[in-house]
Amino acid sequence: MSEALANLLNETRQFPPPAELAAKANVKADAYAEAERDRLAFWERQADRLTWAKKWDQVLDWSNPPFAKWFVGGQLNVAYNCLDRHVEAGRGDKVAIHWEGEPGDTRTLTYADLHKLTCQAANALSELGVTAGDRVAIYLPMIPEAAAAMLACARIGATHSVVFGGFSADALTNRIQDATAKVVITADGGYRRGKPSALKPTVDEAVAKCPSVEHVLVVRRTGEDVAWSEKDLWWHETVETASPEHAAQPFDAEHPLYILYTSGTTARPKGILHTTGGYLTQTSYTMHAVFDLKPETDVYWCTADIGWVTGHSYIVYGPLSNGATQVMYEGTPDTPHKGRFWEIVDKYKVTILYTAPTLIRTMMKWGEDIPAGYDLSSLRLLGSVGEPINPEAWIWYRQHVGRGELPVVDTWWQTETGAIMISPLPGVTEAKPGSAMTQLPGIVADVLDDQGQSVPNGGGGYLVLREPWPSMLRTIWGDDNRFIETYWSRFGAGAGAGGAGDWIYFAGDGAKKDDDGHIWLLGRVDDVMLVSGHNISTTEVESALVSHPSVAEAAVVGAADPTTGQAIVAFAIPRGTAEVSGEAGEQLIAELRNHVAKTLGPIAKPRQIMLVPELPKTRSGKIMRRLLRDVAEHRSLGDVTTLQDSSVMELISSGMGGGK
Ligand code: 6R9
Repeated sequence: MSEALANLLNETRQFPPPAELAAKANVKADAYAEAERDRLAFWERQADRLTWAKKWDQVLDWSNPPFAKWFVGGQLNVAYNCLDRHVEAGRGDKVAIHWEGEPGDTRTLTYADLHKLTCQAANALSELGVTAGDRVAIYLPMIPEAAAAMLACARIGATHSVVFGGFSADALTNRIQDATAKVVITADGGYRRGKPSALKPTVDEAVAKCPSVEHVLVVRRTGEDVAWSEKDLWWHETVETASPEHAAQPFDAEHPLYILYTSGTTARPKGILHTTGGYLTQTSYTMHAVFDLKPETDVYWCTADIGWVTGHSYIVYGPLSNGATQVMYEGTPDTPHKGRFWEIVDKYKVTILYTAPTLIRTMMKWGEDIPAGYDLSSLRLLGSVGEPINPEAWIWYRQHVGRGELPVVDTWWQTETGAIMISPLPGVTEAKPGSAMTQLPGIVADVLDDQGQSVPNGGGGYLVLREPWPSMLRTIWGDDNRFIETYWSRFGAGAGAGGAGDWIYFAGDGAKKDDDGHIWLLGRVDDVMLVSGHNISTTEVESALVSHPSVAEAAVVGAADPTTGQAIVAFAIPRGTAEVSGEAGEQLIAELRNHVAKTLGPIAKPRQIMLVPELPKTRSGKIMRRLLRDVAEHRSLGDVTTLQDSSVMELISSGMGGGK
C-alpha cells in the first residue's frame, strides 16, 4: 500500500494501564522477552497450565508445512480440563454460568451442575451411536445447553460444528452436508426481540435433505408446538435421564475438536478445522493474559453468540478451562429496553466485559445517558473484537462504560487463528485508541508490502503471521488445497517460485505499523480503496467520520469512478440528536466531507456521503461493504443470505441519489 495510506494516521492519544491492575497483572512485560528467547519453550509452559493425561514428545512438528502438529504425542480431554479438574479441586460449587434469558428468566449453573449436564449429554450421545471422530451439528440459542453440548462432544471425541441459530435452512443444510453430521442438537426455539423465534422448523427442512443425520436432539426452551419425526428426541427425555457418571477418555493433541464455518464473501463457506491440545493451550493462555482473569473474584461476560468463534474460544473453552464465573445472555441488547446490557452488568457485578465495535457504536448512537443510568462500578477491564474499533468509539467505551479509567483491550484474531493474536496486555501496554498494538508473546506477526517485504515503521500493507501458533487452523475441512491456496499462497514458500523462504500465513487484513511499530488494522484487503493511484483504507475514513460529533457509525466503500478509478462513497448514521432532514442534512453532509478532508487530507475526501438510519451487517455484526458497493455502483445486490436484516438494504437503496 502506498505512502498516502501511511500518512493518514494521526491518532496520538495513549493510555497507560491503571497502576493497581499493572501491579497485580497475571502477565507482565517480561513475557515478551521470555517468548522471544525460546518461543516453543514458552508455549510448552502455557500447555502446562492444562492437565494432560500423557505429556507430548514434541512441541511442534512443522515438517510438512503448512500442516502443523502441536504437542505431538500428548493426550488430554478438553471437557476434563474445562470441568472435572475444577470439580476435583473442590471448586464444584463455584458458579460457572449466570444465565439470563431474554424474557428475564434466570438459571445458575455451578461447575458441578455443568459437569453433570455434560456427562449426561456425553452418555446420551454415546447411546445414540456417536463415537470419536463423528460430527455433531449444534444449532441452538444462547442457553447453557449450548455449552454443555459442545463440551459433551469434546468429552467423547466427537467433532462439533456449531451453526449460528440465525442462519437459514439452506445455510444449515450446506454445513450439515459438508461435515456429514450424524446428529443435530437444536431447540424448539429461543427468545429474540421479545418473542419466541423458532429453530426446529429450520432443522426439519434441513434434515430432510441430509441423509447423514440419524438423530435430532431437541431442547425445550420456548414450549411452542413443534412438528415431530421418528429421528427426533427430546433433550429432557434423553439427556436429563441419562447417567451423570462419565469417565473422560484422553484424546490425541491433534484430535479434531471442531469445525466452524466462516461465511466469507464467496458462496461456499470454509469449514475451519481446530484440534485439541494447541487450541486449548492458546485459548486458555490468552484468556488468562489478555483478560487478566482472576477466577476467584472476576465475573466475566462475553456478549458474542456461541455460533461465532468468539463464543467458542471466549465463552466456552477459554473461560471454562480457567475456571471462570461468567454471564451468558440469550437475547438482544435492546429488549425490553436499551439499557439491558448495563442492567446485566449491574445485576451480576460484571468485572470484565468483552464485546464488539458494532455494539459500542450502537450504544453511542443511543447516547451516554443510558449507561449512565446504571451502576457499572464493578467493571475493571473492557475488551473489543470483530472489527477495527474507531478511535472515537474506543474513547467512548472507555469514558462512558469504563469511567474514563479502565483499560480497553482491542483484540485482533480470526476464526482461523482460533485465539487472540494481537492485543494490548492490560497490565503492560500503553494502549492507543484504535490500535490492536502488539503481537502477544509467542506470536510473530508482520506487515508486508506487495513484494512481500516487511514494511518499516510508518508503512502499511498486508497483515501476516510468520510462525505457526498453537491454536492455528489445521486445514479447511475436506479441502487441503483450498487451505493452502487461501492462506499460504500469497507470500513466502507457498507462493511458489517467486516466494521462496518460510511459510507465511496471509490473514486477508490490511494493516499498518505506526512510528512506534504498533499495529493498526485497516479492514479486509478486499475493502481497501484505490483512489487516484492511492490505497486508502475504509477503516481510516470511517474513523474520521465517526470522530465528528454528529456521526455514530459509518461505512465507506470505493465505487468505480471515471476520473479517479475509484471514488470514496460513505454511508453515515447520525447520532441521536443530529438534525438530518432537508437543508440541515445537506449542510451536515458538506461539513462531514470537509471534516474528512481536514482530518486525513484532501485525497480521502468522500465524493458522496449518504445519511442512513442503519448499515448492512452480517449476523456477527460486521459491516457488509460489498453490498454498499453494489448500491454505490447502482448494481443489483449480490448474495444477501448472511445479512442480519434485509430491510436495511431497501432503506439504503431507496435513499441513494439523495446525498451528495
Ligand atoms: C474473532 C473474529 C475475523 C476478521 C479479521 C478482521 C476482523 C476481528 C478485529 C478485526 C480489526 C480487531 N477483526 N477483530 N479487525 N481489529 N480487533 O471476529 O473472527 O469472525 O473470523 O473475523 O474480523 O478483519 O480478519 P472472524
